[in-house]
Amino acid sequence: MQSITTRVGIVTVCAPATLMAATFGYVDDFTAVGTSGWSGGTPVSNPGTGGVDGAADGYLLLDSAFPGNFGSRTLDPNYQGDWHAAGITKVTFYLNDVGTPEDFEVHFLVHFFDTTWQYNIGFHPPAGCWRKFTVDLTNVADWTRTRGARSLHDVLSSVERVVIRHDLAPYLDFPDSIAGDLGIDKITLGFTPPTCHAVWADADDDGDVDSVDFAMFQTCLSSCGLIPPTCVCFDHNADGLIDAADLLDFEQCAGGPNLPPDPSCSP
Ligand SMILES: [Ca+2]
Ligand SMILES: [Ca+2]
Ligand SMILES: [Ca+2]
Ligand SMILES: [Ca+2]
Repeated sequence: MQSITTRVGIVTVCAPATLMAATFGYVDDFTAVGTSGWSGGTPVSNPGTGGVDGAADGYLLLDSAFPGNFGSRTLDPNYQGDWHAAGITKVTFYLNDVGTPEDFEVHFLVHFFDTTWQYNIGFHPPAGCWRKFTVDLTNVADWTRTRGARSLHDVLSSVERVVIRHDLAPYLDFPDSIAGDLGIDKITLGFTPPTCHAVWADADDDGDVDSVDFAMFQTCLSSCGLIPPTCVCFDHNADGLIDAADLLDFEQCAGGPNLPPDPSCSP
């Protein structure tokens, strides 16, 4: 807020709120009691157990028995500010369709002042287990402005609110209704690519992609759950699963014992 002296005296001008700096690498993990600043919309709580990291880890539970707008928002200062300056080009989080399975389509939104942008790609949480999803902030074609007139670039320069909600296309200001229960956890601002081997499928780093590497790949196969650091490079398409799609990529790399990987093997 600033004051301007005019002929009629002091006029107070309401400018958009002064924002604190968003933090690259900030992880909202709901390890502490409470909902870490998430509120509004669907009733939220933190069960304190059953999060991505297991029995001792909490998560954000959205739970409504009645159909309505389904989602939550945060005004936490760790989310607010200039995401470009902070180097935040991706956001990742885990979802779990806890309790009764619903047909959720979960979207991520950023808001500043009078403008809201919604990520077009809807996430479908698996029933009863956690899966990691990634929001890419770099391609405006992946986004729909649901309110206001500011550009996505401008909103990401001054984020003041983040929303995660259920919605179905077309994406408008008011989302579709649903009832149910949904878990959100480990919301991470910014993305640091894992350090993988020179050839990503060469898990033992011995210069080939053979049965030894495949045995390691098999131990990492997963349809949901936390991807451990030793497995993260096997999620080659970065969709939060290590499955048949990654296996196809793996097979393109395979050359056999002591044989160099296929040169066409995708990096
Ligand atoms: Ca957690
Ligand atoms: Ca549910
Ligand atoms: Ca190898
Ligand atoms: Ca994958």
